[in-house]
Amino acid sequence: MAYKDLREFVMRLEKAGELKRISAEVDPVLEITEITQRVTRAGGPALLFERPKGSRVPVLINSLGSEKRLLMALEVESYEEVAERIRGFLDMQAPQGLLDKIKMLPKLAELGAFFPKTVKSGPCKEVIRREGFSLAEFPILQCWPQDAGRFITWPLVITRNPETGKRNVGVYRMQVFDERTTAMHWQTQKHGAEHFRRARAADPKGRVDVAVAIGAEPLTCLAGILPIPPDLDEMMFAGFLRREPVEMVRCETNDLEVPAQAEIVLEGYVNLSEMRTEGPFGDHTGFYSLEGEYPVFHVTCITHRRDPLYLTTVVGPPPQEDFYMGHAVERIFLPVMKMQFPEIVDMALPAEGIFHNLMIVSIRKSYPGQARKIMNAIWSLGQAMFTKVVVVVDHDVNVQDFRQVVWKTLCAIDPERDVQFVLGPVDTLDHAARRQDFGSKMGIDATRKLKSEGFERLPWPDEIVMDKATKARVDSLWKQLGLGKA
Ligand SMILES: Cc1cc2nc3c(=O)[nH]c(=O)nc-3n(C[C@H](O)[C@H](O)[C@H](O)COP(=O)(O)O)c2cc1C
Ligand SMILES: [Mn+2]
Repeated sequence: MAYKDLREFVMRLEKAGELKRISAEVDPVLEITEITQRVTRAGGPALLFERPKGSRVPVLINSLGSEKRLLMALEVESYEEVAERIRGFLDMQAPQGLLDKIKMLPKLAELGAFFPKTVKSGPCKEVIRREGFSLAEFPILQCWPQDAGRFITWPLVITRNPETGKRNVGVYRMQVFDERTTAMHWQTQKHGAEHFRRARAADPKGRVDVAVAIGAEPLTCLAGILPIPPDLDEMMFAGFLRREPVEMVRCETNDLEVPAQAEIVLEGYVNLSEMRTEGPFGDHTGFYSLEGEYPVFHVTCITHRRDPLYLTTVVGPPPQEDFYMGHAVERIFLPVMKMQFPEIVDMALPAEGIFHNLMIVSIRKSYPGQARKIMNAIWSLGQAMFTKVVVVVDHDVNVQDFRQVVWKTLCAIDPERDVQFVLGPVDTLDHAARRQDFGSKMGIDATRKLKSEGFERLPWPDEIVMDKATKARVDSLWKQLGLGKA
């Protein structure tokens, strides 16, 4: 049974010793960040701050800040189980005969069962406030000293594609400007920004409806960061992960729908002709992202539970909570990548590479230029397009062992020959790029070179490994040698 809501997950975390309540008064301005940093660095639990200064709403943070808690959220023993389910659906070929069609039915029925379900009402409507509300009532964090103010860091921002009517849910941080307005930091290439541009093209003076849910059952919250194709509903994917549909309820002041069991919902709109300076903000990169011009979100109504929880997270120098979330997403989507590019064996996004700076991919190479083909594939694959450095290694390199990757990569390259540069879209947060959103990327072909790639100095040398017979002899001698355990 999937978690019904955030508080059920909190209870489960607490029972498992994965959550600590903090009853001392703590300031959401900087102090919660500093406490969370120390706890995260020590591999500590989720934190529930019961008395944030200036608010009656408790703060939940670090709820998905470890692999253990992510596995609890997904209700699996390992990410492989989720990957396996995805593989199951991807393996569905176009049915040939009647028998094949019949075989596919249960799977298709299962897929249908994950579509979000519209319900009449839900706990997020326990309190409905069209007037007299203020964002200042909520314990919204100022995360870092040079941040421009308080930022909502884990909002599920819901919009509809003005042309297709399809829903999008994305996590885009929101800087609080005043009691009823915030920034809307959807970056250029993200789906929310595309909805905004399309609506503006149709009616430059109009507005788009936006709803924001804060705090929901953990997989609904995780779904907001999933790098899935446009027009694919993140709530459907959340349903797939939960194995139960997400219940959605209509907003009070617009036609959007929000998760019915959300803790807090902000309803409102974005003016298509209004931009305002957002930032700086201490970001995923470990550096402040600079000021930029972003749309403004106007809150017209707030609905929430009688005793809402405020879900948040802090980004900053890696690793932070977002690393664990990103890692889960990487493991879950690996089979999709492998399906499209069967030569891929494994991949790794080391924490220090903050998702977009470094991807290490191992491939089973069988023809000339294949490593470069994979680089180009990655640069054209959804949000992997942002990857600044792609390192392609052979299938026998363990990409999860970064020391091994450095060793074998450096041994395998002739830099001038094996490094490739391309130009294209880069992450908005990349402060080193020549321009915002546009810059260069580098691929390193660290695979064994083939004769057909012009490598004439064959053979490529073997890696040094002791032979089995000697190992076995030494094993049997070992005790006698008096060298202790080895
Ligand atoms: C904590 C956190 C904060 C994020 N903040 C932003 C943000 O401010 N702007 C943005 O464009 N993406 C942000 N992201 C990444 C997006 O949520 C992610 O790229 C997602 O796939 C976007 O959804 P979309 O593909 O539907 O646009 C954030 C991710 C996390 C985990
Ligand atoms: Mn999307």
